[in-house]
Amino acid sequence: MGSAVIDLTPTPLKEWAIRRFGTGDKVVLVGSVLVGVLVLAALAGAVARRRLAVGAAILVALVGIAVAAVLTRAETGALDLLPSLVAAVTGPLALVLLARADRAAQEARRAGRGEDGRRALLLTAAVLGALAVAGGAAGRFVSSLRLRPEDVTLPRPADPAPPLPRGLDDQVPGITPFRTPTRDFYRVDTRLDVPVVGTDDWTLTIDGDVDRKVTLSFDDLLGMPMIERDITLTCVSNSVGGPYVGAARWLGVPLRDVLDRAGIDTTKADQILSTDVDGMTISTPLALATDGRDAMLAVGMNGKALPREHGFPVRMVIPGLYGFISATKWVTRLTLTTYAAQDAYWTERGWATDAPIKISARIDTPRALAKVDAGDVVIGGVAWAQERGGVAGVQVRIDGGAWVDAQLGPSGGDDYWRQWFYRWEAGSGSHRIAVRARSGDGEPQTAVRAEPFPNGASGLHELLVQVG
Ligand SMILES: Nc1nc2c(c(=O)[nH]1)N[C@H]1C(S)=C(S)[C@@H](COP(=O)(O)O)O[C@H]1N2
Ligand SMILES: [Mo]
Repeated sequence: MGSAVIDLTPTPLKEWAIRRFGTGDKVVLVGSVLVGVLVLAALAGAVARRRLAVGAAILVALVGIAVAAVLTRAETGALDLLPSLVAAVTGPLALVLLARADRAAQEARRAGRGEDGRRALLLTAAVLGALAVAGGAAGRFVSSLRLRPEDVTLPRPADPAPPLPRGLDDQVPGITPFRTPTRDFYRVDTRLDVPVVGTDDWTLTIDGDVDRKVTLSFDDLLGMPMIERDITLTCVSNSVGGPYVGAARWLGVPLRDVLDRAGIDTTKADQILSTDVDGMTISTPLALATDGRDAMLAVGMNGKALPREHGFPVRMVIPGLYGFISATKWVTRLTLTTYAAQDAYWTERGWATDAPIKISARIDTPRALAKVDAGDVVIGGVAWAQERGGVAGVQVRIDGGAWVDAQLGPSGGDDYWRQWFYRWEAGSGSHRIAVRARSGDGEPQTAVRAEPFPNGASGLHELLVQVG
Protein backbone atom coordinates (compact mmCIF):
# COMPACT_ATOMS: atom_id res chain seq x y z
CA MET A 1 0.00 0.00 0.00
CA GLY A 2 2.74 2.37 1.05
CA SER A 3 4.79 1.60 -2.04
CA ALA A 4 1.79 2.30 -4.25
CA VAL A 5 1.30 5.64 -2.47
CA ILE A 6 4.97 6.44 -3.11
CA ASP A 7 4.55 5.67 -6.80
CA LEU A 8 1.41 7.78 -7.09
CA THR A 9 2.89 10.76 -5.24
CA PRO A 10 4.09 13.48 -7.63
CA THR A 11 7.89 13.74 -7.68
CA PRO A 12 8.06 17.35 -6.33
CA LEU A 13 5.94 16.38 -3.29
CA LYS A 14 8.08 13.29 -2.77
CA GLU A 15 11.28 15.33 -2.91
CA TRP A 16 9.85 17.87 -0.51
CA ALA A 17 8.93 15.07 1.92
CA ILE A 18 12.41 13.53 1.73
CA ARG A 19 14.02 16.95 2.30
CA ARG A 20 11.63 17.80 5.12
CA PHE A 21 11.59 14.45 6.94
CA GLY A 22 14.89 12.87 5.84
CA THR A 23 15.08 9.21 6.82
CA GLY A 24 11.91 9.76 8.87
CA ASP A 25 10.04 9.92 5.54
CA LYS A 26 8.96 6.30 5.86
CA VAL A 27 7.50 6.80 9.32
CA VAL A 28 5.59 9.81 8.00
CA LEU A 29 4.35 7.84 4.99
CA VAL A 30 3.21 4.79 6.95
CA GLY A 31 1.71 7.12 9.57
CA SER A 32 -0.25 9.04 6.92
CA VAL A 33 -1.55 5.82 5.37
CA LEU A 34 -2.64 4.61 8.82
CA VAL A 35 -4.34 7.92 9.64
CA GLY A 36 -6.07 7.84 6.23
CA VAL A 37 -7.30 4.30 6.84
CA LEU A 38 -8.50 5.23 10.34
CA VAL A 39 -10.40 8.27 9.08
CA LEU A 40 -12.07 6.29 6.29
CA ALA A 41 -12.85 3.41 8.65
CA ALA A 42 -14.38 5.87 11.12
CA LEU A 43 -16.46 7.25 8.26
CA ALA A 44 -17.59 3.72 7.43
CA GLY A 45 -18.54 3.26 11.08
CA ALA A 46 -20.53 6.51 11.21
CA VAL A 47 -22.38 5.61 8.01
CA ALA A 48 -23.01 2.08 9.29
CA ARG A 49 -25.02 3.46 12.23
CA ARG A 50 -27.67 4.52 9.70
CA ARG A 51 -27.12 2.05 6.85
CA LEU A 52 -25.05 -0.95 7.81
CA ALA A 53 -24.74 -2.21 4.23
CA VAL A 54 -23.33 1.12 3.00
CA GLY A 55 -20.81 1.21 5.85
CA ALA A 56 -19.71 -2.34 5.08
CA ALA A 57 -19.49 -1.45 1.38
CA ILE A 58 -17.09 1.41 2.22
CA LEU A 59 -14.87 -1.05 4.10
CA VAL A 60 -14.92 -3.51 1.22
CA ALA A 61 -14.04 -0.65 -1.15
CA LEU A 62 -11.07 0.19 1.11
CA VAL A 63 -9.96 -3.42 0.87
CA GLY A 64 -10.43 -3.15 -2.89
CA ILE A 65 -7.89 -0.29 -2.92
CA ALA A 66 -5.45 -2.48 -0.98
CA VAL A 67 -5.99 -5.34 -3.45
CA ALA A 68 -5.36 -2.98 -6.36
CA ALA A 69 -2.19 -1.72 -4.64
CA VAL A 70 -0.94 -5.29 -4.21
CA LEU A 71 -1.70 -6.15 -7.84
CA THR A 72 0.30 -3.16 -9.11
CA ARG A 73 3.43 -4.49 -7.39
CA ALA A 74 5.79 -6.57 -9.48
CA GLU A 75 6.18 -10.23 -8.62
CA THR A 76 3.27 -10.48 -6.22
CA GLY A 77 1.58 -13.87 -6.00
CA ALA A 78 -1.87 -15.02 -4.98
CA LEU A 79 -0.64 -15.41 -1.42
CA ASP A 80 0.03 -11.66 -1.19
CA LEU A 81 -3.71 -11.05 -1.58
CA LEU A 82 -4.45 -13.14 1.51
CA PRO A 83 -4.11 -10.29 4.05
CA SER A 84 -6.54 -8.15 2.05
CA LEU A 85 -9.01 -11.04 1.70
CA VAL A 86 -8.83 -11.69 5.43
CA ALA A 87 -9.48 -7.96 5.96
CA ALA A 88 -12.44 -8.13 3.55
CA VAL A 89 -14.04 -10.71 5.87
CA THR A 90 -12.90 -9.55 9.31
CA GLY A 91 -13.48 -5.82 8.67
CA PRO A 92 -17.19 -6.02 7.79
CA LEU A 93 -17.65 -8.76 10.43
CA ALA A 94 -16.22 -6.44 13.09
CA LEU A 95 -18.44 -3.67 11.78
CA VAL A 96 -21.55 -5.87 12.03
CA LEU A 97 -20.65 -6.83 15.61
CA LEU A 98 -20.03 -3.20 16.55
CA ALA A 99 -23.21 -2.02 14.84
CA ARG A 100 -25.18 -4.68 16.68
CA ALA A 101 -23.64 -3.67 20.01
CA ASP A 102 -24.34 -0.04 19.14
CA ARG A 103 -27.97 -0.79 18.39
CA ALA A 104 -28.29 -2.75 21.61
CA ALA A 105 -26.74 0.18 23.48
CA GLN A 106 -29.27 2.58 21.98
CA GLU A 107 -32.15 0.28 22.92
CA ALA A 108 -30.75 -0.07 26.43
CA ARG A 109 -30.59 3.72 26.72
CA ARG A 110 -34.22 4.00 25.67
CA ALA A 111 -35.06 1.37 28.27
CA GLY A 112 -33.24 3.48 30.87
CA ARG A 113 -30.25 1.11 31.17
CA GLY A 114 -27.81 3.35 29.27
CA GLU A 115 -24.90 2.44 31.53
CA ASP A 116 -25.20 -1.33 30.72
CA GLY A 117 -25.53 -0.71 27.01
CA ARG A 118 -22.44 1.48 26.89
CA ARG A 119 -20.44 -1.06 28.86
CA ALA A 120 -21.42 -3.84 26.42
CA LEU A 121 -20.48 -1.64 23.46
CA LEU A 122 -17.09 -0.75 24.97
CA LEU A 123 -16.48 -4.40 25.77
CA THR A 124 -17.19 -5.44 22.18
CA ALA A 125 -14.85 -2.74 20.88
CA ALA A 126 -12.13 -3.72 23.37
CA VAL A 127 -12.37 -7.43 22.49
CA LEU A 128 -12.20 -6.66 18.76
CA GLY A 129 -9.24 -4.34 19.35
CA ALA A 130 -7.44 -6.98 21.40
CA LEU A 131 -8.06 -9.58 18.67
CA ALA A 132 -6.58 -7.20 16.10
CA VAL A 133 -3.47 -6.62 18.22
CA ALA A 134 -3.10 -10.36 18.90
CA GLY A 135 -3.48 -11.09 15.16
CA GLY A 136 -0.75 -8.58 14.32
CA ALA A 137 1.55 -10.00 16.99
CA ALA A 138 0.92 -13.55 15.77
CA GLY A 139 1.81 -12.48 12.22
CA ARG A 140 5.09 -11.00 13.40
CA PHE A 141 5.82 -14.10 15.42
CA VAL A 142 5.25 -16.40 12.44
CA SER A 143 7.58 -14.36 10.22
CA SER A 144 10.23 -14.33 12.97
CA LEU A 145 10.33 -18.14 12.77
CA ARG A 146 12.23 -17.80 9.49
CA LEU A 147 15.90 -18.62 9.67
CA ARG A 148 17.70 -15.61 11.12
CA PRO A 149 21.09 -14.06 10.36
CA GLU A 150 22.27 -15.17 13.82
CA ASP A 151 21.71 -18.80 12.83
CA VAL A 152 23.97 -18.72 9.77
CA THR A 153 27.49 -20.10 10.08
CA LEU A 154 29.66 -18.34 7.53
CA PRO A 155 32.38 -20.27 5.71
CA ARG A 156 36.00 -19.17 5.91
CA PRO A 157 37.12 -17.15 2.91
CA ALA A 158 39.28 -19.00 0.40
CA ASP A 159 40.82 -15.60 -0.32
CA PRO A 160 40.86 -13.59 2.93
CA ALA A 161 41.49 -9.86 3.28
CA PRO A 162 44.67 -8.76 5.04
CA PRO A 163 44.08 -7.45 8.56
CA LEU A 164 42.73 -3.91 8.49
CA PRO A 165 45.38 -1.55 9.90
CA ARG A 166 44.59 0.50 12.99
CA GLY A 167 42.97 3.68 11.81
CA LEU A 168 43.15 7.16 13.30
CA ASP A 169 40.03 6.55 15.41
CA ASP A 170 41.85 7.06 18.71
CA GLN A 171 44.20 9.78 17.50
CA VAL A 172 41.72 12.19 15.97
CA PRO A 173 38.68 12.81 18.15
CA GLY A 174 35.51 13.17 16.08
CA ILE A 175 36.85 11.38 13.01
CA THR A 176 34.71 8.73 11.28
CA PRO A 177 35.82 5.23 12.41
CA PHE A 178 38.05 3.46 9.89
CA ARG A 179 35.54 0.61 9.78
CA THR A 180 31.89 1.52 10.10
CA PRO A 181 30.22 -0.54 12.82
CA THR A 182 27.38 -2.48 11.19
CA ARG A 183 24.72 -0.84 13.37
CA ASP A 184 25.90 2.62 12.24
CA PHE A 185 26.09 1.71 8.55
CA TYR A 186 23.83 3.97 6.45
CA ARG A 187 20.73 2.40 4.98
CA VAL A 188 19.15 3.46 1.70
CA ASP A 189 16.40 1.50 -0.02
CA THR A 190 12.90 1.79 -1.36
CA ARG A 191 11.50 -0.54 1.28
CA LEU A 192 9.07 0.64 3.92
CA ASP A 193 9.83 -2.29 6.17
CA VAL A 194 12.73 -4.71 6.19
CA PRO A 195 11.98 -7.83 4.13
CA VAL A 196 12.09 -11.02 6.15
CA VAL A 197 13.70 -13.62 3.90
CA GLY A 198 14.64 -17.06 5.19
CA THR A 199 17.65 -18.90 3.85
CA ASP A 200 15.64 -22.11 3.34
CA ASP A 201 13.30 -20.62 0.74
CA TRP A 202 15.82 -18.21 -0.82
CA THR A 203 17.14 -18.98 -4.29
CA LEU A 204 19.16 -17.06 -6.84
CA THR A 205 18.28 -17.51 -10.48
CA ILE A 206 20.62 -16.50 -13.29
CA ASP A 207 18.72 -16.18 -16.55
CA GLY A 208 18.35 -14.10 -19.71
CA ASP A 209 21.17 -14.18 -22.26
CA VAL A 210 22.88 -17.21 -20.72
CA ASP A 211 23.83 -20.65 -21.99
CA ARG A 212 21.67 -22.28 -19.35
CA LYS A 213 19.39 -20.89 -16.69
CA VAL A 214 20.78 -21.71 -13.25
CA THR A 215 19.15 -21.59 -9.84
CA LEU A 216 21.30 -21.68 -6.71
CA SER A 217 20.19 -22.32 -3.15
CA PHE A 218 21.77 -20.59 -0.17
CA ASP A 219 23.72 -23.77 0.60
CA ASP A 220 24.93 -23.94 -3.02
CA LEU A 221 26.27 -20.42 -2.64
CA LEU A 222 27.90 -21.12 0.72
CA GLY A 223 29.63 -24.11 -0.90
CA MET A 224 31.44 -21.90 -3.42
CA PRO A 225 34.89 -20.38 -2.70
CA MET A 226 34.55 -17.01 -1.00
CA ILE A 227 36.53 -13.81 -1.11
CA GLU A 228 36.77 -11.29 1.70
CA ARG A 229 37.29 -7.61 0.88
CA ASP A 230 37.27 -4.19 2.53
CA ILE A 231 35.03 -1.98 0.42
CA THR A 232 33.53 1.47 0.91
CA LEU A 233 29.94 1.67 -0.28
CA THR A 234 28.55 5.02 -1.40
CA CYS A 235 25.05 6.21 -2.27
CA VAL A 236 24.50 8.34 -5.35
CA SER A 237 22.11 10.46 -3.27
CA ASN A 238 24.90 11.48 -0.94
CA SER A 239 25.56 15.18 -1.17
CA VAL A 240 29.10 16.46 -0.81
CA GLY A 241 30.00 16.03 2.87
CA GLY A 242 26.91 13.85 3.42
CA PRO A 243 26.43 10.72 5.52
CA TYR A 244 25.45 8.05 2.95
CA VAL A 245 28.82 6.31 2.78
CA GLY A 246 30.14 3.44 4.86
CA ALA A 247 33.08 1.08 4.94
CA ALA A 248 32.84 -2.58 5.84
CA ARG A 249 34.50 -5.96 5.39
CA TRP A 250 32.43 -8.06 3.00
CA LEU A 251 32.48 -11.82 2.50
CA GLY A 252 31.00 -13.30 -0.65
CA VAL A 253 31.24 -15.34 -3.81
CA PRO A 254 32.84 -13.59 -6.80
CA LEU A 255 30.03 -12.49 -9.10
CA ARG A 256 32.02 -13.85 -12.03
CA ASP A 257 31.94 -17.40 -10.60
CA VAL A 258 28.18 -17.28 -10.26
CA LEU A 259 27.71 -15.89 -13.79
CA ASP A 260 30.08 -18.53 -15.18
CA ARG A 261 27.81 -21.28 -13.90
CA ALA A 262 25.16 -20.02 -16.30
CA GLY A 263 27.60 -19.07 -19.06
CA ILE A 264 27.04 -15.47 -20.13
CA ASP A 265 26.61 -14.38 -23.69
CA THR A 266 28.64 -11.15 -23.80
CA THR A 267 27.91 -10.64 -27.48
CA LYS A 268 24.32 -9.85 -26.55
CA ALA A 269 23.96 -8.70 -22.96
CA ASP A 270 25.24 -5.33 -21.75
CA GLN A 271 23.56 -5.16 -18.37
CA ILE A 272 22.91 -7.33 -15.36
CA LEU A 273 19.38 -6.65 -14.23
CA SER A 274 19.20 -7.82 -10.64
CA THR A 275 15.85 -8.29 -8.96
CA ASP A 276 15.17 -8.28 -5.23
CA VAL A 277 12.67 -10.35 -3.30
CA ASP A 278 9.91 -7.78 -4.07
CA GLY A 279 10.62 -7.37 -7.76
CA MET A 280 12.55 -4.12 -7.33
CA THR A 281 15.27 -3.98 -10.00
CA ILE A 282 18.77 -2.57 -10.21
CA SER A 283 20.85 -2.46 -13.40
CA THR A 284 24.61 -2.87 -13.54
CA PRO A 285 26.82 -2.39 -16.58
CA LEU A 286 27.99 -5.94 -17.39
CA ALA A 287 31.39 -4.80 -18.66
CA LEU A 288 32.21 -3.02 -15.40
CA ALA A 289 30.89 -5.81 -13.19
CA THR A 290 33.15 -8.32 -14.94
CA ASP A 291 36.29 -6.21 -15.54
CA GLY A 292 38.22 -7.90 -12.75
CA ARG A 293 37.11 -5.74 -9.83
CA ASP A 294 35.96 -7.52 -6.67
CA ALA A 295 32.27 -7.73 -7.55
CA MET A 296 30.59 -10.25 -5.31
CA LEU A 297 27.41 -11.79 -4.03
CA ALA A 298 27.95 -11.02 -0.38
CA VAL A 299 26.68 -13.07 2.55
CA GLY A 300 28.82 -11.54 5.30
CA MET A 301 29.39 -8.03 6.62
CA ASN A 302 32.03 -7.27 9.27
CA GLY A 303 32.42 -10.92 10.21
CA LYS A 304 28.73 -11.75 10.61
CA ALA A 305 25.90 -12.75 8.29
CA LEU A 306 24.34 -9.72 6.62
CA PRO A 307 21.76 -8.06 8.85
CA ARG A 308 18.25 -7.98 7.35
CA GLU A 309 18.54 -4.19 6.82
CA HIS A 310 21.58 -4.72 4.63
CA GLY A 311 20.20 -7.50 2.47
CA PHE A 312 20.03 -10.82 4.31
CA PRO A 313 20.58 -13.43 3.09
CA VAL A 314 22.46 -12.25 -0.03
CA ARG A 315 23.27 -8.90 -1.63
CA MET A 316 25.54 -7.66 -4.37
CA VAL A 317 28.59 -5.56 -3.59
CA ILE A 318 30.61 -4.04 -6.43
CA PRO A 319 33.43 -1.63 -5.63
CA GLY A 320 33.55 1.68 -7.47
CA LEU A 321 29.91 1.91 -8.52
CA TYR A 322 27.24 3.80 -6.58
CA GLY A 323 24.91 1.48 -4.66
CA PHE A 324 21.89 2.15 -6.87
CA ILE A 325 23.57 0.41 -9.83
CA SER A 326 25.47 -2.25 -7.94
CA ALA A 327 24.50 -3.14 -4.41
CA THR A 328 21.18 -5.01 -4.74
CA LYS A 329 20.01 -6.21 -1.35
CA TRP A 330 17.79 -9.29 -0.88
CA VAL A 331 18.78 -10.24 -4.43
CA THR A 332 16.99 -13.24 -5.97
CA ARG A 333 17.59 -12.97 -9.71
CA LEU A 334 20.32 -11.89 -12.10
CA THR A 335 19.05 -11.42 -15.62
CA LEU A 336 21.57 -10.91 -18.41
CA THR A 337 19.92 -8.48 -20.79
CA THR A 338 20.39 -5.18 -22.61
CA TYR A 339 19.69 -1.57 -21.62
CA ALA A 340 17.61 -1.35 -24.77
CA ALA A 341 15.36 -4.21 -23.69
CA GLN A 342 14.78 -3.53 -20.00
CA ASP A 343 14.84 -0.58 -17.61
CA ALA A 344 15.60 -0.87 -13.90
CA TYR A 345 13.76 0.99 -11.15
CA TRP A 346 15.96 4.10 -11.06
CA THR A 347 16.57 4.10 -14.80
CA GLU A 348 12.82 4.61 -15.24
CA ARG A 349 13.16 7.60 -12.93
CA GLY A 350 15.85 9.26 -15.00
CA TRP A 351 18.95 8.30 -13.02
CA ALA A 352 22.13 7.38 -14.91
CA THR A 353 22.94 3.80 -15.86
CA ASP A 354 26.69 4.33 -15.76
CA ALA A 355 27.67 5.89 -12.46
CA PRO A 356 31.19 5.38 -11.11
CA ILE A 357 31.68 6.76 -7.61
CA LYS A 358 33.18 10.24 -7.75
CA ILE A 359 36.31 11.09 -5.79
CA SER A 360 35.30 12.82 -2.61
CA ALA A 361 36.70 14.07 0.69
CA ARG A 362 34.66 14.90 3.77
CA ILE A 363 35.48 16.95 6.84
CA ASP A 364 34.25 15.15 9.97
CA THR A 365 35.81 17.41 12.56
CA PRO A 366 35.35 20.21 13.42
CA ARG A 367 31.66 20.23 12.56
CA ALA A 368 30.17 22.98 10.43
CA LEU A 369 29.60 26.15 12.47
CA ALA A 370 31.37 24.60 15.48
CA LYS A 371 32.93 26.89 18.08
CA VAL A 372 36.51 25.84 18.78
CA ASP A 373 39.25 27.26 20.98
CA ALA A 374 42.06 29.14 19.32
CA GLY A 375 45.39 27.32 19.03
CA ASP A 376 46.03 23.74 18.00
CA VAL A 377 42.97 22.41 16.15
CA VAL A 378 42.92 19.00 14.42
CA ILE A 379 40.90 18.97 11.22
CA GLY A 380 40.08 15.43 10.10
CA GLY A 381 37.84 13.27 7.98
CA VAL A 382 37.64 10.58 5.34
CA ALA A 383 38.15 10.51 1.58
CA TRP A 384 37.41 7.87 -1.03
CA ALA A 385 38.39 7.10 -4.63
CA GLN A 386 37.29 3.51 -5.24
CA GLU A 387 38.54 1.74 -8.38
CA ARG A 388 40.84 4.69 -9.11
CA GLY A 389 43.84 3.52 -7.17
CA GLY A 390 42.47 4.68 -3.83
CA VAL A 391 43.21 8.01 -2.18
CA ALA A 392 46.77 9.18 -2.80
CA GLY A 393 46.54 12.59 -1.22
CA VAL A 394 44.27 14.98 0.64
CA GLN A 395 44.71 18.73 0.86
CA VAL A 396 43.17 21.36 3.07
CA ARG A 397 42.59 25.03 2.35
CA ILE A 398 41.90 27.63 5.00
CA ASP A 399 40.08 30.85 4.09
CA GLY A 400 40.71 30.44 0.40
CA GLY A 401 44.51 30.38 0.85
CA ALA A 402 46.97 27.87 -0.54
CA TRP A 403 46.23 24.16 -0.58
CA VAL A 404 48.32 22.34 2.01
CA ASP A 405 48.87 18.61 2.36
CA ALA A 406 46.99 16.77 5.08
CA GLN A 407 48.40 13.57 6.60
CA LEU A 408 46.86 10.33 5.53
CA GLY A 409 45.89 7.46 7.79
CA PRO A 410 46.84 3.89 6.84
CA SER A 411 45.50 2.31 3.65
CA GLY A 412 42.77 -0.32 3.78
CA GLY A 413 43.11 -1.01 0.07
CA ASP A 414 42.16 0.93 -3.05
CA ASP A 415 38.44 0.26 -2.71
CA TYR A 416 38.42 1.51 0.88
CA TRP A 417 38.25 5.02 2.16
CA ARG A 418 41.15 6.70 3.86
CA GLN A 419 41.19 8.81 6.99
CA TRP A 420 43.15 12.05 6.98
CA PHE A 421 43.99 14.88 9.37
CA TYR A 422 45.64 18.27 9.43
CA ARG A 423 47.02 20.18 12.44
CA TRP A 424 45.97 23.77 12.25
CA GLU A 425 47.15 26.74 14.32
CA ALA A 426 43.79 28.48 14.50
CA GLY A 427 43.61 32.21 15.17
CA SER A 428 40.37 33.64 16.53
CA GLY A 429 37.61 34.63 14.18
CA SER A 430 35.44 32.94 11.59
CA HIS A 431 37.28 30.60 9.23
CA ARG A 432 36.41 28.66 6.11
CA ILE A 433 37.87 25.14 5.73
CA ALA A 434 37.82 23.25 2.44
CA VAL A 435 39.18 19.82 1.54
CA ARG A 436 39.98 17.94 -1.67
CA ALA A 437 41.34 14.51 -2.49
CA ARG A 438 43.46 13.07 -5.27
CA SER A 439 43.22 9.50 -6.48
CA GLY A 440 46.04 6.99 -6.85
CA ASP A 441 45.71 7.14 -10.61
CA GLY A 442 46.34 10.88 -10.52
CA GLU A 443 42.87 12.30 -10.86
CA PRO A 444 42.07 15.34 -8.71
CA GLN A 445 38.67 15.74 -7.09
CA THR A 446 36.71 18.24 -9.13
CA ALA A 447 35.52 21.51 -7.60
CA VAL A 448 32.69 21.69 -10.13
CA ARG A 449 29.45 21.42 -8.26
CA ALA A 450 26.80 18.90 -9.22
CA GLU A 451 23.65 17.72 -7.50
CA PRO A 452 23.27 13.98 -6.80
CA PHE A 453 20.82 13.60 -9.72
CA PRO A 454 21.50 11.90 -12.10
CA ASN A 455 24.99 10.41 -11.51
CA GLY A 456 26.30 11.65 -8.16
CA ALA A 457 27.20 14.90 -6.42
CA SER A 458 30.51 16.66 -6.96
CA GLY A 459 32.22 19.75 -5.61
CA LEU A 460 34.32 20.42 -2.53
CA HIS A 461 33.24 20.01 1.06
CA GLU A 462 33.69 23.39 2.67
CA LEU A 463 32.50 24.62 6.05
CA LEU A 464 32.73 27.52 8.45
CA VAL A 465 34.03 27.33 12.01
CA GLN A 466 34.10 29.92 14.77
CA VAL A 467 37.43 30.12 16.54
CA GLY A 468 37.19 32.10 19.73
N1 LIG B 1 16.69 -4.36 -3.00
C1 LIG B 1 17.26 -3.14 -2.93
N2 LIG B 1 18.60 -3.05 -2.93
C2 LIG B 1 19.19 -1.84 -2.84
C3 LIG B 1 18.42 -0.67 -2.77
C4 LIG B 1 17.01 -0.79 -2.80
O1 LIG B 1 16.27 0.19 -2.74
N3 LIG B 1 16.46 -2.05 -2.86
N4 LIG B 1 19.06 0.55 -2.68
C5 LIG B 1 20.42 0.63 -3.20
C6 LIG B 1 21.09 1.85 -2.83
S1 LIG B 1 20.54 3.27 -3.56
C7 LIG B 1 22.19 1.87 -2.03
S2 LIG B 1 23.11 3.26 -1.85
C8 LIG B 1 22.62 0.66 -1.31
C9 LIG B 1 22.70 0.93 0.17
O2 LIG B 1 23.02 -0.22 0.88
P1 LIG B 1 22.88 -0.22 2.46
O3 LIG B 1 21.47 0.16 2.79
O4 LIG B 1 23.25 -1.58 2.91
O5 LIG B 1 23.84 0.82 2.96
O6 LIG B 1 21.74 -0.42 -1.50
C10 LIG B 1 21.27 -0.55 -2.82
N5 LIG B 1 20.54 -1.77 -2.87
MO1 LIG C 1 22.00 4.81 -3.20
